[in-house]
Amino acid sequence: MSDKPNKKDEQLEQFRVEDEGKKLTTNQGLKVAEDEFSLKAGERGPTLMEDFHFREKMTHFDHERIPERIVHARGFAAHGEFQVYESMRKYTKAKFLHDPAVKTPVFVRFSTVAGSKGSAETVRDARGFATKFYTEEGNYDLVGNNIPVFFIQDAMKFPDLIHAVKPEPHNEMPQAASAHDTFWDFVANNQESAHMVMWTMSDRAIPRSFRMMEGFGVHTFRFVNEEGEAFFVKFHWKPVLGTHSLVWDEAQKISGKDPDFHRRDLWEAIENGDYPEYELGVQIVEEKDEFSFDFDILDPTKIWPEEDIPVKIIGKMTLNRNVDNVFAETEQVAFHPGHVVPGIDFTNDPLLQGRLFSYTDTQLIRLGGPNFHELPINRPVCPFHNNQRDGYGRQTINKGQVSYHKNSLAGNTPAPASEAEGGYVHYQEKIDGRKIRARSESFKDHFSQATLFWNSMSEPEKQHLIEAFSFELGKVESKSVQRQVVEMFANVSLDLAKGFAEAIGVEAPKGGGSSVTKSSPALSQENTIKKVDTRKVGVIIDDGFNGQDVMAVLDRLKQEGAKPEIVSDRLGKKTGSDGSELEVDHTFLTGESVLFDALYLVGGNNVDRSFIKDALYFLHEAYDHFKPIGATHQGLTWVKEAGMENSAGVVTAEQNIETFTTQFLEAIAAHRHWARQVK
Ligand code: HDD
Repeated sequence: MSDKPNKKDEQLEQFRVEDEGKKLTTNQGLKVAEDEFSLKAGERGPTLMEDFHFREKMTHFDHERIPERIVHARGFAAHGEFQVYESMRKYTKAKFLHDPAVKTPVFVRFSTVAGSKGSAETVRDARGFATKFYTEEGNYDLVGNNIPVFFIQDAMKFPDLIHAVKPEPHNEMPQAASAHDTFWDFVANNQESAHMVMWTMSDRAIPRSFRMMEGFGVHTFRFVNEEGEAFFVKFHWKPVLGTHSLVWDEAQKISGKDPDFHRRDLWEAIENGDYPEYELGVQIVEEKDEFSFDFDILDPTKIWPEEDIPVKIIGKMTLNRNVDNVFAETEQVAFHPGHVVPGIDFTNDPLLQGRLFSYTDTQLIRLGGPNFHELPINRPVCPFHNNQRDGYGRQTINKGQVSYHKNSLAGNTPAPASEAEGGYVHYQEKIDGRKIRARSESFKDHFSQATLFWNSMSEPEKQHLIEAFSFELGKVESKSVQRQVVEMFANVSLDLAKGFAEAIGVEAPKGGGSSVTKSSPALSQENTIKKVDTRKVGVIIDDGFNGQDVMAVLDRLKQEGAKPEIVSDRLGKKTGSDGSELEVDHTFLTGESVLFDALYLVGGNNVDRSFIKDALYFLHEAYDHFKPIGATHQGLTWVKEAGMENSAGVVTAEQNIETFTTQFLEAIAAHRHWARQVK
């Protein structure tokens, strides 16, 4: 928990309630004498209508649920702060981007998109990355995803997209998965989705952690400075730990072993003081260059390649406090891309324009009326005054006779602020056009950047893409849909389309192929930051382990930021040859190799067969998931017997424990070892 409260924290503090140690009361504050038995006419008689306590308790319970979000229902959030590195005044008048000394409180909610509120977290899906900045000029929401493009170009198609990806209506299957007929039918018949589908079939869609994924504002927004000059801008969040992913088999197993994997990871990191950090980056294009690119900068299915338009890093966000109550904060937070501050404005991206309607509309049903801005998590930290009144759940007590503008009785207040006083003035873009339902010609290239993405992938990443398509389309029942998708992705890459066509038993595409040869190295996760920090290492150990060596390894791992956790056949203590003791964190029943980033096999001096069987299961699974494996002492013999000792990312120590530890740390930082051949 962050020790220094910020303005948002102080505001929330007024609403926090400590129930522990208090007397039980009704909502009216009446102390109750009994809370187990309803009031009855006789001990064996019927419950009485006058039992106000029973009625209140039951009525509240009956109304505890609200509709889950139509998309992004499964989410988890944390509080933090944002600080800009240098003033961005040249580009924007947004005050929270001016002063490096100012810390702006933030609340960030991460989410999956398709699954319902109780679904597993490691499913293949885009992730939401929504940030609410509580600035002195009002709330600014950057409602993004971990993928920089979107499936569709016009918000008009959003209900169709979501109907297609959600469980099919006739049998409500499958949950939290795009591997079904209607999604792929939508894809094949709405080919603007090609680029985003490449991302959702890539490793990006199975992140290792919310702490290890990028975030993107997706749309092109506008910065407007004090002189009224505007710039096109795209927003990026870059995780300080780098961008890392799971492998698909592992992700599916985690869905069963720990459906809360991502929230647990975030929660624990914050509780441990390993605060997740993300740098904010911007790509800026001057107005005069609006038409200088071979794509339309308003098209949300396009990225701005970082090599062409560099990402300028302008600040850092640190998440340093878990919520106190998930419903009150995470569930009731209401984001909206239309929550902007002076200096940040919209463009005519037709997807963004539609979003500007949808978000308030959805809160009205979800949060039950127009006063959701008054919920503690949604309140700005600056004052808010207007003539809006009444509605369900109104909390402010607006005094006075007047609730209209213009007026004379209250001196015509609350009064609009001039631009100099901080009043929001929309950027005066000149628009000249006819009313028309159409797609711009400049939005019609659906495949070039999908190919750019493919070209930018490393060989293992390409292989994962082929496997992802093979899995997803392998679950599709309609041969026709499968064939349509193969034909569609032949436009992206013949290698890709042929690769999965074969796996799903569809004839290889005859035509197709792409002439795009460009690539963008920034898109490959091979080129991301690689660090040991917070990596979980499962240490398989039994009584009689070599205390001196093992303690030295564990100390060093901890010093370098790794998190070793002891796995053994039972909970309690395990004692080393020199009397050193280790507390067991997980048994073979409760801990699984899929829940660790790396494995350190040690064993003991009198290990039984069932222990060996369990240890080998861990070893083989971690190996098949390309994870770093370190082995010393008895662990070494297990690795040798499995024929793994010379494989990539398998580090063994015959003698020198220090060299072993150094090499093991390097292997952990590398995250996965793709050169390893699965036997
Ligand atoms: Fe959306 C929620 C991100 C397109 C309509 N969206 C929602 C959330 C995120 C995004 C992160 C969850 C916020 C939270 O944690 O509470 N959405 C995106 C991105 C998009 C996008 C990055 C494309 C660039 N969304 C989009 C369109 C529409 C919507 C085109 C409709 C026209 N989105 C919604 C919504 C949700 C939502 C129905 C559901 C719950 C909510 O708003 O508060 O209004």
